[in-house]
Amino acid sequence: MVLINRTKMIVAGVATMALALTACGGSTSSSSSSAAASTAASAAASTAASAPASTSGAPIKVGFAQTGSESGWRSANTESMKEAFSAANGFDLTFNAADNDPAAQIAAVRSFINQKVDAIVMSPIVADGWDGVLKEAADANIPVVLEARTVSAPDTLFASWVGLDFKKEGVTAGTWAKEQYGDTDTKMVVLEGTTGSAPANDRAAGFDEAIAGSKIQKIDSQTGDFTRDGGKKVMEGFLQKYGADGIDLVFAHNDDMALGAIEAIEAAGAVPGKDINIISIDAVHDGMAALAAGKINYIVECNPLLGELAAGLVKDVLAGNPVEKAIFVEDG
Ligand code: GYE
Repeated sequence: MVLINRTKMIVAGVATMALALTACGGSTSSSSSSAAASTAASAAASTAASAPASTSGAPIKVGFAQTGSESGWRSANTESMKEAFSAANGFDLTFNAADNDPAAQIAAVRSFINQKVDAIVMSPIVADGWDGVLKEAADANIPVVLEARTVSAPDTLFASWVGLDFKKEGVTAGTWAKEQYGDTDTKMVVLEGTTGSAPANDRAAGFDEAIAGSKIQKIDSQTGDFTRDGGKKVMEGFLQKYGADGIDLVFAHNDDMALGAIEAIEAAGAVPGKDINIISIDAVHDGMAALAAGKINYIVECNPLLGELAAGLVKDVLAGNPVEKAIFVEDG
């Protein structure tokens, strides 16, 4: 996908790391995470603060089509979105989680169009297949803001996108892998995210690019759908096929799949982080705990706190303010 007019929104690295960790930390995190998210939002070129809630003073009707609840990252993201699109902030939010089913997500967006919401926000499960319903939204004059995942449809069909640089996350993970393991023969298996999703596509591409020319050999790669269960099942299959001795390294496209892999590796009598090394992406609470325990060797952060930025974009778009097509939030 070609994103034009790329603007990189730089959030101070330390602040970003702190907010991601607090955000993923669970129940006590909401006040600190929203404060941190506000910091992030105020660093953006355009924010909600200046735009009126709506010209009539009525709440802004927003339909948010979330992927589902596949991961710890997603829980933190949903919390951030619900906080930002609150009644107190001038919104009337209809939330839909599609349980990782692309057809159900398209149906949810279509129902938002029928309900004549003021704006649609979505985190597209997969990148392809959106042209039709995005055209329907455009015909109905309902702006669409994408968050966290991108689509392959032309960027004239949506107002803006806010998210992370998934390719760069893959490159960061792959560069570390190459430095650590690239000089010796290393047999690697990959736990892919949801097939056809932007983060799975781009993380794979970035990682492969970074390890090119090293002695890391990808012996197998399968989707675990970004879930802990999926990661566990796929890893069990790999262990059966290659044996624990036949696998040196796991690259998991997110922490949840790495956590599932840890369970499978331990059940097979091997030591995760030692017999089989693990690299993942997200830095959710449980992932960081596994990193601290030495069961995961390296994690690349992926910031889930996109709510304030997404809400600011919606207000700007509805107020007719110019917005960037793509806003990249910096990972740590
Ligand atoms: O990394 C993964 C989640 O779209 C960036 O989706 C997000 C990814 C995240 O399920 O854990």
